[in-house]
Amino acid sequence: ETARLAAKQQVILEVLSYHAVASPLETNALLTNDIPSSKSLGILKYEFDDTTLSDLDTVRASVRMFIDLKLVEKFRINHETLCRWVASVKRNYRPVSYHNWRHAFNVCQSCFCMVKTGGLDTVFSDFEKLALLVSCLSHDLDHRGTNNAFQAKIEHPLARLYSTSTMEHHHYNQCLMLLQSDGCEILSHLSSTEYAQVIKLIQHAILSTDLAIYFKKRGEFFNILRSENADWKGNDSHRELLRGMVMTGTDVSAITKPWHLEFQIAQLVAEEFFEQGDIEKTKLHQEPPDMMNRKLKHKLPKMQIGFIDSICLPLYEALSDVEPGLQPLLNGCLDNRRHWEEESLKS
Ligand code: 5BB
Repeated sequence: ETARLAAKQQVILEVLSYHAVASPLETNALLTNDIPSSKSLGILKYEFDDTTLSDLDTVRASVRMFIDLKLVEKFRINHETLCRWVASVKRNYRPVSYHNWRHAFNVCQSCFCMVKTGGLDTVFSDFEKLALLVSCLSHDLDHRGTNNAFQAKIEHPLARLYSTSTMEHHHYNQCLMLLQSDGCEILSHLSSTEYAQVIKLIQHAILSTDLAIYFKKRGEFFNILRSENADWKGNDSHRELLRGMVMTGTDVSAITKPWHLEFQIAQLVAEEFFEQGDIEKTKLHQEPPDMMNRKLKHKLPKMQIGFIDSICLPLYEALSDVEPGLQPLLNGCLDNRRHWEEESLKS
Protein backbone atom coordinates (compact mmCIF):
# COMPACT_ATOMS: atom_id res chain seq x y z
CA GLU A 1 0.00 0.00 0.00
CA THR A 2 2.90 2.39 0.76
CA ALA A 3 4.51 1.41 -2.55
CA ARG A 4 1.24 2.17 -4.32
CA LEU A 5 1.01 5.59 -2.67
CA ALA A 6 4.59 6.37 -3.64
CA ALA A 7 3.90 5.34 -7.26
CA LYS A 8 0.80 7.53 -7.32
CA GLN A 9 2.66 10.55 -5.95
CA GLN A 10 5.39 10.10 -8.54
CA VAL A 11 2.76 9.98 -11.30
CA ILE A 12 1.00 13.07 -9.94
CA LEU A 13 4.25 15.05 -9.88
CA GLU A 14 5.05 14.06 -13.45
CA VAL A 15 1.56 14.86 -14.68
CA LEU A 16 1.43 18.29 -13.03
CA SER A 17 4.66 19.33 -14.70
CA TYR A 18 3.46 18.47 -18.17
CA HIS A 19 -0.23 19.32 -18.37
CA ALA A 20 -1.22 22.77 -19.63
CA VAL A 21 -4.35 24.46 -20.95
CA ALA A 22 -4.21 26.25 -24.32
CA SER A 23 -3.05 29.88 -24.22
CA PRO A 24 -5.46 32.80 -24.87
CA LEU A 25 -3.57 33.43 -28.13
CA GLU A 26 -4.21 29.88 -29.33
CA THR A 27 -7.89 29.99 -28.35
CA ASN A 28 -8.44 33.45 -29.85
CA ALA A 29 -7.03 32.30 -33.18
CA LEU A 30 -9.98 29.90 -33.30
CA LEU A 31 -12.54 32.54 -32.42
CA THR A 32 -11.58 35.08 -35.10
CA ASN A 33 -12.90 32.99 -38.02
CA ASP A 34 -16.06 30.94 -38.59
CA ILE A 35 -15.67 27.16 -38.36
CA PRO A 36 -15.54 25.80 -41.95
CA SER A 37 -18.20 23.30 -43.12
CA SER A 38 -17.68 19.53 -42.91
CA LYS A 39 -17.78 19.36 -46.69
CA SER A 40 -15.06 21.98 -47.20
CA LEU A 41 -12.87 20.29 -44.56
CA GLY A 42 -13.35 16.88 -46.24
CA ILE A 43 -14.24 15.13 -42.97
CA LEU A 44 -17.40 13.37 -44.21
CA LYS A 45 -15.37 10.82 -46.18
CA TYR A 46 -13.72 7.61 -44.94
CA GLU A 47 -10.83 8.43 -47.31
CA PHE A 48 -10.14 11.70 -45.48
CA ASP A 49 -6.47 12.81 -45.59
CA ASP A 50 -5.48 14.89 -42.54
CA THR A 51 -2.27 16.17 -44.18
CA THR A 52 -4.43 18.52 -46.28
CA LEU A 53 -5.26 20.48 -43.09
CA SER A 54 -3.09 22.88 -41.05
CA ASP A 55 -2.82 22.28 -37.29
CA LEU A 56 -5.30 25.10 -36.68
CA ASP A 57 -7.75 23.53 -39.14
CA THR A 58 -7.52 20.15 -37.40
CA VAL A 59 -8.78 21.90 -34.25
CA ARG A 60 -11.51 23.67 -36.26
CA ALA A 61 -12.50 20.35 -37.87
CA SER A 62 -12.77 18.74 -34.43
CA VAL A 63 -15.09 21.54 -33.29
CA ARG A 64 -17.09 21.07 -36.51
CA MET A 65 -17.69 17.38 -35.66
CA PHE A 66 -19.26 18.34 -32.30
CA ILE A 67 -21.43 20.93 -34.03
CA ASP A 68 -22.57 18.64 -36.86
CA LEU A 69 -23.54 15.80 -34.52
CA LYS A 70 -25.74 18.42 -32.76
CA LEU A 71 -23.77 17.92 -29.55
CA VAL A 72 -23.06 21.64 -29.09
CA GLU A 73 -26.79 22.32 -29.27
CA LYS A 74 -28.01 19.33 -27.22
CA PHE A 75 -25.49 19.75 -24.41
CA ARG A 76 -25.33 23.57 -24.61
CA ILE A 77 -21.55 23.48 -25.01
CA ASN A 78 -20.06 26.97 -24.96
CA HIS A 79 -18.21 27.61 -28.26
CA GLU A 80 -15.18 29.25 -26.66
CA THR A 81 -14.95 26.46 -24.07
CA LEU A 82 -15.10 23.82 -26.80
CA CYS A 83 -12.36 25.58 -28.79
CA ARG A 84 -10.16 25.87 -25.69
CA TRP A 85 -10.76 22.23 -24.73
CA VAL A 86 -9.84 20.89 -28.20
CA ALA A 87 -6.75 23.12 -28.37
CA SER A 88 -5.77 21.87 -24.90
CA VAL A 89 -6.27 18.23 -25.88
CA LYS A 90 -4.00 18.84 -28.87
CA ARG A 91 -1.32 20.39 -26.61
CA ASN A 92 -1.30 17.36 -24.38
CA TYR A 93 -0.16 15.03 -27.12
CA ARG A 94 3.60 14.61 -27.47
CA PRO A 95 5.51 14.91 -30.75
CA VAL A 96 6.07 11.15 -31.08
CA SER A 97 6.13 9.54 -34.51
CA TYR A 98 2.65 7.94 -34.55
CA HIS A 99 0.70 8.30 -31.30
CA ASN A 100 0.50 12.08 -31.63
CA TRP A 101 -2.34 14.60 -32.07
CA ARG A 102 -2.79 13.72 -35.76
CA HIS A 103 -3.57 10.11 -34.80
CA ALA A 104 -6.15 11.22 -32.22
CA PHE A 105 -7.70 13.60 -34.72
CA ASN A 106 -7.89 10.89 -37.41
CA VAL A 107 -9.49 8.46 -34.97
CA CYS A 108 -12.12 11.09 -34.13
CA GLN A 109 -12.77 11.77 -37.82
CA SER A 110 -13.24 8.02 -38.47
CA CYS A 111 -15.75 7.87 -35.63
CA PHE A 112 -17.56 10.94 -36.97
CA CYS A 113 -17.78 9.23 -40.36
CA MET A 114 -19.00 5.92 -38.92
CA VAL A 115 -21.76 7.76 -37.06
CA LYS A 116 -22.66 10.31 -39.74
CA THR A 117 -22.32 8.29 -42.95
CA GLY A 118 -21.98 4.74 -41.60
CA GLY A 119 -25.47 4.44 -40.14
CA LEU A 120 -24.57 4.48 -36.44
CA ASP A 121 -26.39 7.82 -36.10
CA THR A 122 -29.63 6.06 -35.14
CA VAL A 123 -27.94 3.39 -33.00
CA PHE A 124 -26.16 5.59 -30.47
CA SER A 125 -27.78 8.12 -28.13
CA ASP A 126 -26.58 11.72 -27.94
CA PHE A 127 -24.79 10.86 -24.69
CA GLU A 128 -22.97 8.03 -26.42
CA LYS A 129 -22.00 10.18 -29.41
CA LEU A 130 -20.66 12.85 -27.07
CA ALA A 131 -18.69 10.26 -25.10
CA LEU A 132 -17.32 8.68 -28.28
CA LEU A 133 -16.04 11.96 -29.77
CA VAL A 134 -14.48 13.06 -26.46
CA SER A 135 -12.92 9.60 -26.09
CA CYS A 136 -11.52 9.48 -29.61
CA LEU A 137 -9.78 12.85 -29.27
CA SER A 138 -8.51 11.94 -25.78
CA HIS A 139 -7.80 8.21 -26.08
CA ASP A 140 -3.98 8.44 -26.39
CA LEU A 141 -3.33 11.64 -24.38
CA ASP A 142 0.30 11.98 -23.26
CA HIS A 143 1.39 8.82 -25.11
CA ARG A 144 5.17 8.45 -24.92
CA GLY A 145 5.60 6.29 -28.01
CA THR A 146 6.10 3.16 -25.92
CA ASN A 147 3.63 0.38 -25.13
CA ASN A 148 2.29 -1.18 -21.92
CA ALA A 149 4.90 -3.95 -21.93
CA PHE A 150 7.62 -1.28 -22.01
CA GLN A 151 6.20 0.57 -18.97
CA ALA A 152 6.27 -2.74 -17.07
CA LYS A 153 9.85 -3.48 -18.21
CA ILE A 154 11.23 -0.14 -17.04
CA GLU A 155 9.09 -0.35 -13.88
CA HIS A 156 7.55 3.02 -14.64
CA PRO A 157 5.43 4.26 -11.69
CA LEU A 158 2.42 4.14 -14.04
CA ALA A 159 2.91 0.38 -14.40
CA ARG A 160 3.13 0.01 -10.64
CA LEU A 161 -0.15 1.92 -10.36
CA TYR A 162 -1.97 0.04 -13.14
CA SER A 163 -0.67 -3.45 -13.84
CA THR A 164 -2.98 -3.93 -16.85
CA SER A 165 -4.08 -1.37 -19.49
CA THR A 166 -1.34 0.83 -18.01
CA MET A 167 -1.23 3.56 -20.63
CA GLU A 168 -4.99 3.47 -21.27
CA HIS A 169 -5.66 4.24 -17.59
CA HIS A 170 -3.25 7.16 -17.92
CA HIS A 171 -4.93 8.43 -21.12
CA TYR A 172 -8.28 8.32 -19.30
CA ASN A 173 -6.90 10.21 -16.28
CA GLN A 174 -5.45 12.87 -18.58
CA CYS A 175 -8.82 13.14 -20.32
CA LEU A 176 -10.66 13.60 -17.01
CA MET A 177 -8.15 16.20 -15.87
CA LEU A 178 -8.61 18.26 -19.03
CA LEU A 179 -12.41 18.10 -18.76
CA GLN A 180 -12.05 19.61 -15.28
CA SER A 181 -9.49 22.29 -16.21
CA ASP A 182 -10.40 25.98 -16.01
CA GLY A 183 -12.13 27.12 -19.19
CA CYS A 184 -12.24 23.60 -20.66
CA GLU A 185 -15.36 22.33 -18.90
CA ILE A 186 -17.37 21.29 -21.98
CA LEU A 187 -19.63 19.05 -19.83
CA SER A 188 -20.57 21.79 -17.35
CA HIS A 189 -24.20 22.06 -18.49
CA LEU A 190 -24.92 18.40 -17.75
CA SER A 191 -26.71 17.49 -14.50
CA SER A 192 -24.57 15.55 -12.03
CA THR A 193 -26.21 12.24 -12.98
CA GLU A 194 -25.76 12.96 -16.70
CA TYR A 195 -22.14 13.96 -16.08
CA ALA A 196 -21.50 10.72 -14.20
CA GLN A 197 -23.13 8.77 -17.03
CA VAL A 198 -20.98 10.37 -19.76
CA ILE A 199 -17.78 9.98 -17.72
CA LYS A 200 -18.55 6.26 -17.32
CA LEU A 201 -19.02 5.93 -21.08
CA ILE A 202 -15.73 7.77 -21.69
CA GLN A 203 -13.83 5.56 -19.25
CA HIS A 204 -15.17 2.43 -20.92
CA ALA A 205 -14.39 3.76 -24.41
CA ILE A 206 -10.80 4.77 -23.63
CA LEU A 207 -10.00 1.54 -21.78
CA SER A 208 -11.44 -0.35 -24.79
CA THR A 209 -8.56 0.94 -26.93
CA ASP A 210 -6.25 -1.55 -25.19
CA LEU A 211 -5.92 -4.34 -27.78
CA ALA A 212 -5.91 -6.85 -24.91
CA ILE A 213 -9.46 -5.72 -24.07
CA TYR A 214 -10.47 -6.04 -27.73
CA PHE A 215 -9.26 -9.67 -27.74
CA LYS A 216 -11.07 -10.34 -24.47
CA LYS A 217 -14.39 -8.92 -25.70
CA ARG A 218 -14.55 -9.70 -29.39
CA GLY A 219 -15.67 -13.34 -29.01
CA GLU A 220 -18.82 -12.24 -27.24
CA PHE A 221 -19.42 -9.58 -29.89
CA PHE A 222 -19.04 -12.09 -32.76
CA ASN A 223 -21.34 -14.54 -30.92
CA ILE A 224 -24.10 -11.97 -30.60
CA LEU A 225 -23.83 -11.25 -34.34
CA ARG A 226 -23.99 -14.96 -35.20
CA SER A 227 -26.89 -15.60 -32.82
CA GLU A 228 -29.13 -13.23 -34.78
CA ASN A 229 -30.47 -11.96 -31.45
CA ALA A 230 -28.43 -8.81 -31.79
CA ASP A 231 -30.34 -5.76 -30.59
CA TRP A 232 -27.98 -2.80 -30.93
CA LYS A 233 -30.63 -0.20 -30.28
CA GLY A 234 -32.51 -1.88 -27.42
CA ASN A 235 -29.94 -3.90 -25.49
CA ASP A 236 -27.52 -1.81 -23.40
CA SER A 237 -24.95 -4.58 -22.99
CA HIS A 238 -24.95 -5.24 -26.74
CA ARG A 239 -24.42 -1.53 -27.34
CA GLU A 240 -21.60 -1.37 -24.80
CA LEU A 241 -19.81 -4.15 -26.67
CA LEU A 242 -20.43 -2.35 -29.96
CA ARG A 243 -18.98 0.91 -28.58
CA GLY A 244 -15.81 -0.93 -27.60
CA MET A 245 -15.53 -2.46 -31.08
CA VAL A 246 -16.15 0.94 -32.69
CA MET A 247 -13.28 2.35 -30.61
CA THR A 248 -10.91 -0.37 -31.87
CA GLY A 249 -12.24 0.07 -35.41
CA THR A 250 -11.47 3.78 -35.33
CA ASP A 251 -8.13 3.33 -33.52
CA VAL A 252 -6.73 1.09 -36.27
CA SER A 253 -8.62 2.79 -39.13
CA ALA A 254 -5.32 3.80 -40.80
CA ILE A 255 -5.42 0.23 -42.17
CA THR A 256 -8.61 1.12 -44.13
CA LYS A 257 -7.25 4.29 -45.79
CA PRO A 258 -6.33 4.67 -49.45
CA TRP A 259 -3.04 2.85 -50.06
CA HIS A 260 -0.77 5.92 -50.37
CA LEU A 261 -1.95 7.08 -46.92
CA GLU A 262 -1.80 3.63 -45.29
CA PHE A 263 1.73 3.13 -46.62
CA GLN A 264 2.91 6.42 -45.08
CA ILE A 265 1.17 5.81 -41.74
CA ALA A 266 2.62 2.29 -41.48
CA GLN A 267 6.10 3.85 -41.75
CA LEU A 268 5.24 6.12 -38.80
CA VAL A 269 3.96 3.16 -36.73
CA ALA A 270 7.12 1.22 -37.62
CA GLU A 271 9.40 4.14 -36.68
CA GLU A 272 7.76 4.48 -33.27
CA PHE A 273 8.11 0.72 -32.68
CA PHE A 274 11.78 0.84 -33.79
CA GLU A 275 12.53 3.72 -31.41
CA GLN A 276 11.18 1.67 -28.52
CA GLY A 277 13.24 -1.28 -29.78
CA ASP A 278 16.37 0.92 -29.87
CA ILE A 279 15.87 1.87 -26.21
CA GLU A 280 15.28 -1.76 -25.22
CA LYS A 281 18.47 -2.77 -26.96
CA THR A 282 20.84 0.03 -25.90
CA LYS A 283 19.48 1.01 -22.49
CA LEU A 284 17.89 -2.20 -21.22
CA HIS A 285 20.30 -4.56 -23.03
CA GLN A 286 17.36 -6.71 -24.15
CA GLU A 287 16.54 -8.18 -27.54
CA PRO A 288 13.42 -6.29 -28.75
CA PRO A 289 10.38 -8.10 -30.23
CA ASP A 290 10.59 -8.58 -34.02
CA MET A 291 8.25 -5.70 -34.87
CA MET A 292 10.50 -3.33 -32.88
CA ASN A 293 13.74 -4.57 -34.38
CA ARG A 294 15.09 -2.17 -36.99
CA LYS A 295 17.10 -4.97 -38.59
CA LEU A 296 13.83 -6.71 -39.49
CA LYS A 297 12.38 -3.76 -41.40
CA HIS A 298 11.95 -5.99 -44.48
CA LYS A 299 9.34 -8.01 -42.55
CA LEU A 300 6.95 -5.04 -42.38
CA PRO A 301 4.64 -6.17 -45.24
CA LYS A 302 4.28 -9.66 -43.72
CA MET A 303 3.59 -8.14 -40.29
CA GLN A 304 0.93 -5.86 -41.73
CA ILE A 305 -0.75 -8.89 -43.33
CA GLY A 306 -0.65 -10.64 -39.95
CA PHE A 307 -2.13 -7.55 -38.31
CA ILE A 308 -4.88 -7.36 -40.93
CA ASP A 309 -5.79 -11.06 -40.75
CA SER A 310 -5.71 -11.45 -36.98
CA ILE A 311 -7.09 -8.10 -35.82
CA CYS A 312 -8.54 -5.90 -38.55
CA LEU A 313 -10.47 -8.10 -40.99
CA PRO A 314 -12.53 -9.97 -38.35
CA LEU A 315 -13.40 -6.62 -36.80
CA TYR A 316 -14.41 -4.80 -39.99
CA GLU A 317 -16.32 -7.85 -41.23
CA ALA A 318 -18.32 -7.85 -38.00
CA LEU A 319 -18.88 -4.10 -38.09
CA SER A 320 -20.12 -4.38 -41.70
CA ASP A 321 -22.64 -6.96 -40.49
CA VAL A 322 -23.87 -4.50 -37.86
CA GLU A 323 -24.29 -1.68 -40.37
CA PRO A 324 -23.86 -1.95 -44.15
CA GLY A 325 -22.77 1.70 -44.10
CA LEU A 326 -19.53 0.56 -42.45
CA GLN A 327 -18.52 -1.69 -45.36
CA PRO A 328 -16.17 0.89 -46.96
CA LEU A 329 -13.85 0.24 -43.98
CA LEU A 330 -13.77 -3.49 -44.78
CA ASN A 331 -13.18 -2.79 -48.47
CA GLY A 332 -10.33 -0.38 -47.71
CA CYS A 333 -8.73 -2.96 -45.44
CA LEU A 334 -9.02 -5.71 -48.09
CA ASP A 335 -7.52 -3.37 -50.68
CA ASN A 336 -4.53 -2.65 -48.42
CA ARG A 337 -4.08 -6.38 -47.79
CA ARG A 338 -3.60 -6.86 -51.54
CA HIS A 339 -1.07 -4.01 -51.60
CA TRP A 340 0.90 -5.44 -48.65
CA GLU A 341 0.90 -8.84 -50.42
CA GLU A 342 2.43 -7.14 -53.45
CA GLU A 343 4.99 -5.35 -51.24
CA SER A 344 5.95 -8.63 -49.58
CA LEU A 345 7.00 -10.02 -52.95
CA LYS A 346 9.39 -7.08 -53.50
CA SER A 347 11.55 -7.66 -50.41
C1 5BB B 1 -0.20 -6.31 -32.67
C2 5BB B 1 -0.38 -6.63 -31.19
N1 5BB B 1 0.91 -6.61 -30.54
C3 5BB B 1 0.74 -6.88 -29.10
C4 5BB B 1 1.83 -7.57 -31.13
C5 5BB B 1 2.01 -7.29 -32.61
N2 5BB B 1 0.75 -7.24 -33.26
S1 5BB B 1 0.73 -7.41 -34.88
O1 5BB B 1 1.53 -8.55 -35.20
O2 5BB B 1 -0.64 -7.47 -35.29
C6 5BB B 1 1.47 -6.03 -35.57
C7 5BB B 1 0.71 -4.87 -35.78
C8 5BB B 1 2.79 -6.07 -35.98
C9 5BB B 1 3.35 -4.95 -36.57
C10 5BB B 1 2.59 -3.82 -36.75
O3 5BB B 1 3.06 -2.69 -37.30
C11 5BB B 1 4.34 -2.69 -37.85
C12 5BB B 1 4.58 -1.32 -38.31
C13 5BB B 1 1.27 -3.76 -36.37
C14 5BB B 1 0.45 -2.58 -36.54
N3 5BB B 1 -0.19 -2.10 -35.51
N4 5BB B 1 0.36 -2.04 -37.77
C15 5BB B 1 -0.41 -0.94 -37.99
O4 5BB B 1 -0.50 -0.44 -39.13
C16 5BB B 1 -1.10 -0.41 -36.90
BR1 5BB B 1 -2.22 1.08 -37.16
C17 5BB B 1 -0.97 -0.99 -35.67
C18 5BB B 1 -1.65 -0.47 -34.49
C19 5BB B 1 -0.62 0.28 -33.72
C20 5BB B 1 -1.00 0.56 -32.37
C21 5BB B 1 -1.18 -0.65 -31.55
C22 5BB B 1 -1.48 -0.22 -30.21
C23 5BB B 1 -1.22 -1.32 -29.29
C24 5BB B 1 -1.41 -0.85 -27.91
C25 5BB B 1 -1.17 -1.98 -26.96
